[in-house]
Amino acid sequence: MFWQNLPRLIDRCRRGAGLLRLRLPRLLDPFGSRRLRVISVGKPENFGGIVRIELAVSPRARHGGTISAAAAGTTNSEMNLGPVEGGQVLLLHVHCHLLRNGRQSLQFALREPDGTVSKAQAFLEVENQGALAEEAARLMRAHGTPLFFRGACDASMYRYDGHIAWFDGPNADQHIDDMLGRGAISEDEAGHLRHFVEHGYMVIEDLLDDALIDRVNKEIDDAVVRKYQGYENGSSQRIELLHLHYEGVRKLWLDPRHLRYTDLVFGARARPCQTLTYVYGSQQDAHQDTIHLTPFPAGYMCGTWIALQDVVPDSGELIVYPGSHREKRVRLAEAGCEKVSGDWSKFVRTVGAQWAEMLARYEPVVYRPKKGTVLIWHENLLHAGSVRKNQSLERPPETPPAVPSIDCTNPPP
Ligand SMILES: O=C(O)CCC(=O)C(=O)O
Ligand SMILES: [Fe+2]
Repeated sequence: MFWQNLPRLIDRCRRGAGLLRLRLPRLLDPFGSRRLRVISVGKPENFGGIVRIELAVSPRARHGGTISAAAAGTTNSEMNLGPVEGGQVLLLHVHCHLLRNGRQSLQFALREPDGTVSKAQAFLEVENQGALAEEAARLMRAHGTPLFFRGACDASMYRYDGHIAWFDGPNADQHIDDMLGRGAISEDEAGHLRHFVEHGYMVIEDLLDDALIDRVNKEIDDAVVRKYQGYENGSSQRIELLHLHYEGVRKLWLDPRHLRYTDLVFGARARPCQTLTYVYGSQQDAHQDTIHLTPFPAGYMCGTWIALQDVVPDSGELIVYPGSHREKRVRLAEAGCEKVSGDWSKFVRTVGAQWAEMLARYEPVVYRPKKGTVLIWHENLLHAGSVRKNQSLERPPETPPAVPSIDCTNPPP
């Protein structure tokens, strides 16, 4: 009889044996008895140095609280990150070059006005090895770059004039000769690196095989049919991060044949951080990528543009401006422009005007590669997508920019 068993059932629940008693409060309130919760922790290998952490504040938290963050075993790491409200989701970032290598514990604390403190913890596996990582950490420490920051990244957190990448310096030729002398690169690779230093880009023909590229083209066809990311066939829209959904694109993105060249440029392992796929020409105005994918230290970001078919005239070909990589790097903080959220008019008036003024000094080169050719450009090279005079012509490239250290945009999860 149910009624006869009821007292035993209630007793089991009270002792914690009942699922209901244990699980129901968590379903109703994911915070349980706490007021602060870690929702997600990014993976360092996907973030190239900045790790993104999402925290949630319980709706029951009192008005007027503050949040602080600390890392165990690191000096000056306790930081007050300002006010929070009950129910808020916070986006925090960690400069993990400032942490020691290995498993690190991060502690977050919410202090409410009545003195109540709620804590949450996250763990990171930090692995920033090698000379470039050490240099990045040294520069950040010298400048006082914060270990944690809230919200968007900003170029003003870094000091860019403390380090000149070898390919931007006066001894670049010597550097290439030394690599050649040590047997670290072939004559062919030395030639590509020299071209990169002088003109701001290199073109490697016949680098990739048809089989892989044909597979990628099939995947793109599939994305087009599915209207992936709202892609309208025939438009100049770009498709972002296709490598997260298609295995062939991912394989191409991580292909050691092109990564070999970015590794040589950076003198460190390049970390591919995104893909942009264009089915038709982008028709973008001339720009430097520096402002969109701002590496630290300066120079350690390249655009890798892979031709997935022979590019024909009037298809909206890519245009590069050889030599323009030596121009000043335009960054928002110095250009007097705020981060853009929707309205690009001030960006065009400030940043766009500086690019237009530079552009007048360079001759455009129209890029018409064969399928399988790879173009790698310097972060600061001015480039553009020309007008599609023939709207029916496809021109699909894949561009996986590679950064070895820090990417100041919000790179993909
Ligand atoms: O392919 C193009 O037309 C331009 C692409 C571009 O600007 C980029 O990927 O940075
Ligand atoms: Fe670009």
